[in-house]
Amino acid sequence: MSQTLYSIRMRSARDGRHISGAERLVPAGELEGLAGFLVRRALQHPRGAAAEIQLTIEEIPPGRLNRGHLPDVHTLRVANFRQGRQAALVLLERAGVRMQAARQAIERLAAGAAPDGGCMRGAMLVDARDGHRMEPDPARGIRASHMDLDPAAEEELRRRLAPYALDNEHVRDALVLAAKVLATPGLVAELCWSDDPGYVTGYVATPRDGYLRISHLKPMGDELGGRAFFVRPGCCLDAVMEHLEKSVWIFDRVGRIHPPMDWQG
Ligand code: PML
Repeated sequence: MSQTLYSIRMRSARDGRHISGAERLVPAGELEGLAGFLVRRALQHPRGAAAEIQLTIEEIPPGRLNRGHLPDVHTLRVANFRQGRQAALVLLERAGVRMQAARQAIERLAAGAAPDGGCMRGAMLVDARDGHRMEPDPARGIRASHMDLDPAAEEELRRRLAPYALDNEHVRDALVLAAKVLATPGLVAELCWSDDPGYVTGYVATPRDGYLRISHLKPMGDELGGRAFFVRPGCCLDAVMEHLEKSVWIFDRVGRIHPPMDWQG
């Protein structure tokens, strides 16, 4: 991909409450069609149609572009969300997050991590050792952005996900976001589950094990969800935030997609 790329980002809200967000990196010729698609997506969100929709379009100088690969995907089947959260604890601890820090992050996401008890607009930034939150604004959080798939990699990803019925926007978008998180120096793991009340699967992503989907991380109907990025203690917070929010990444290689397996504890 040698032509100039543009970052296009959509955020939607109602009554000041975040509803949805999406973004892509595309050449100029695709901006118009994509803008329409993102607006439709904001208007048709399961949490209700947006009342405010913000579109931001920004040219990306070629020198800002980084290239990387997607993590391998594993799917762990659990019996219910309680077992799923237990599995998340084990996986986070294996990645170097202290048990207490992992437990606190799960409890915060489950209770609504924003100060008003709702969902944050971005992610919590959590110290992997003592669990304290480091994002400057606990309602906004940190937004991993400016990342996308190369068109050939997107095609390949869709082809590899399809046999497992995983070729949907939740999985593709989350995988690209997790890839950027895993490319961020100083981050040891990510935990996420959706705020979409009908989507109960979440994941833990770690540099060693990749993208570990957990079939249930919340009860069906629950509108609370979000993300926690776990940071290695003592690393430079400004550099972590700058990398997550501003560095530009195109992922041009796809990892392995493993068949689902039961969580063994
Ligand atoms: C989201 O859509 O808000 C997050 C989805 C996380 C899980 C995606 C998956 O099924 O792998």
